[in-house]
Amino acid sequence: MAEYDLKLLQKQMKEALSEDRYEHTIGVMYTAESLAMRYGVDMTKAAVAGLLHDCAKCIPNAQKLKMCKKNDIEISEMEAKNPSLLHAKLGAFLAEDVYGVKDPEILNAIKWHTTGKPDMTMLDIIIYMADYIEPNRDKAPNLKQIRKLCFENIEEALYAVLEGTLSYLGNRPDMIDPMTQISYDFYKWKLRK
Ligand code: DGI
Ligand code: FE
Ligand code: FE
Repeated sequence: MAEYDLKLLQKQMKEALSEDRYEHTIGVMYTAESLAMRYGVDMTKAAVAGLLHDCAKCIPNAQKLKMCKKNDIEISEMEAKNPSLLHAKLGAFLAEDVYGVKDPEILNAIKWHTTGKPDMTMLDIIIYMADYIEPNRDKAPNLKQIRKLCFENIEEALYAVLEGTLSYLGNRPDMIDPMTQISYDFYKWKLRK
């Protein structure tokens, strides 16, 4: 038997998510698979991580906090203030606990998909970027250029998105998750910006 039942995971996500969030999820799955083709990453891992990346997104915030406490998932100061950020870490937990994923590469890609982290794997970067560029997204400025850049030089695209996130939150520095800043600083250094 194949290691992952993608059709079953899709069905489970349809149950767990709102209609819009499910559409987004399918968009991230296909976009992540396309980027995996481009960069020689395992397409099945990209599909599974894309499908499950927001599996905790539609859990009410009070419930997210409760579930994190119950399962010893650490809640940072920023996450306590802004519990929707927890959908990434809690999502990685549920991907293993409820959906049966054991692969740490997939679980890490889910865990870091909102803030990024320094020195991400190619799979991490693919999920982070697929989340941003999937076809249903339309709000971000410069989406057209970022989409193109993703298929040319994905680290440059990642840097541009991290920079954009920080400048978007720039008027609320108290809202910047330390990990978003640390990720940006790392890629600024790595890409010699
Ligand atoms: O879950 P999605 O909406 O598909 O995408 P996501 O997991 O990237 O989450 C996007 C949200 O996360 C968006 O509302 C901005 C927010 N976000 C990302 N980095 C930070 C952040 N919010 C705060 N407060 N601080 C951050 O550093
Ligand atoms: Fe998310
Ligand atoms: Fe998402």
